[in-house]
Amino acid sequence: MSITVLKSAFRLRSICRLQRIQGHMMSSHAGSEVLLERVGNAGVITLNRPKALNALNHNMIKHIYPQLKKWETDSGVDIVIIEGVGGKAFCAGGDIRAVTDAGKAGDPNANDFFKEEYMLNYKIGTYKKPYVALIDGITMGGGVGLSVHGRFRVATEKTLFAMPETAIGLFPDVGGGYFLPRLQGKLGIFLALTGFRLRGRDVLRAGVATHFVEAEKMGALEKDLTGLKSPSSSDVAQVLDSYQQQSGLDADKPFALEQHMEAINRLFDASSVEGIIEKLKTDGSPFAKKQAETLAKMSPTSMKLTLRQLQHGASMTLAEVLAMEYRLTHACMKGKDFYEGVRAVLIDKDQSPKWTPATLEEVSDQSVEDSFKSLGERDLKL
Ligand code: QUE
Repeated sequence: MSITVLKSAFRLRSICRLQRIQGHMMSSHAGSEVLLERVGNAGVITLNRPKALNALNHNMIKHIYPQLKKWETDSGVDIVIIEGVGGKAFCAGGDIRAVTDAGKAGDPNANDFFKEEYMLNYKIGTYKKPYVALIDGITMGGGVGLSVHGRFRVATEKTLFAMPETAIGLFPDVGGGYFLPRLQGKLGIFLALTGFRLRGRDVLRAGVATHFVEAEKMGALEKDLTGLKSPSSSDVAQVLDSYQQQSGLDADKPFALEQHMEAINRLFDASSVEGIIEKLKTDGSPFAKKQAETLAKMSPTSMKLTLRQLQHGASMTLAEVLAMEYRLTHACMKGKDFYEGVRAVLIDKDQSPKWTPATLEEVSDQSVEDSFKSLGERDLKL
C-alpha cells in the first residue's frame, strides 16, 4: 500500500471517530471515560482514558455492564465491538490504585469493584450476540477480562498481552483461573506465575486472540463489521478470517515460545511453587535460570494462590472460577502484599516490594487454603 493510501485510510478512521465522538458528546456523556454508541447495527464500547492507558475503573464498569445487558436484548443490535482510544493500549488493567486506596480505608467499594468487574467478565463470557474485542495495544489484567471471554479477540502487531498480577501481590483474576489452564500444555501456569509478555501474532499463537489483523487495517475492519446487516456469528467470523488472510505480517516468524514450550511443559509441571522453582534451578538452562530470577521477585503468597487457583480452575466453569477469584480478592485485601506491590510498582515505582511473608516456606498451606473459603452470604453468585 502506498503512503498516500495509508494516510487517507488513517484519516478516514480519524474522521469516523471524530464524527462518532461529536455525536456522542451531543447525545450526553461529554468527557466520559467510556463511550457507548450505536453505529449501524453495532453497539460500540470505546474505552476512553488514554492517559491511564484505558485502565478500567469502577465508573466505566458501572456504565458498560447495564449497556451490554440492554444491547443483548435490543433487536436493533446484532454485534458488540469493544476498543480503546489513544493508539497505545486497549486496556492496561484495572484501576488497581483506586482499589487499594479504598481497601486500605476499609471502604466496601473495593469489594464492589471486583464483584462488578467479574459480573461484567461473566456477561462477556456468556454473551448471546457476537462480541468482538479489538485488542490493539497493551492488554493486561482487567483488559484481558474485557476481551478473552468474548467470542472474538483481534490482535495486531501492537498487542502486548500479560497477566502481571503476581508482581503486585494479587493473582491473575478476571477469569484467569478459567482461560489460563486451558491454554496449551503448561503455558497458562507459566504466563500466570512469571507475568511473561506476549506480543503481536504470538497472542494469537498462544490462543489468547482468535484473529490477527494488521493495526493499519483496524479502521476498515471496524467499518465492515458495523456495516454488516443482521450478521450471524459465522458472518462475523468470515469478515475476520478475510482480514486475517490479508495480514501477512510476521506470518513466517515462529512463536517466540516455540523453542521453550518443551521446557515450559516440563518445568512448570509440579504440584507446588517450590517444586517448580526446584525444577528451574536444577535445569540450569539460560531460559530456566531467567524464569527462576523472575519468580524470585514475585509475591510468594501470590504465587501460591495463583498455582492453586489455576489447578482448581482447570475443572471449573467460568462462573465457579469468578466466584473463587472473588474469594481470593478478599484474602488479598486482608493481607499486606497487594498494598505493598501496588506501592512499589504503581505509586512509588521503586520496583522493590518487601513481601510479607518474604519466602515461600513461610506461606503456610493453611493460609492458602483459607483464602479459598466461602464468604457465606457475600459469595459472588452468577
Ligand atoms: C502488574 C499489574 C498491573 C500493572 C502493572 C503490573 C495492573 C494494572 C496496572 C495499571 C496500568 C496502568 C494504569 C493503571 C493500572 O499496572 O493490574 O491504573 O493507568 O491495572 O506490573 O497487575
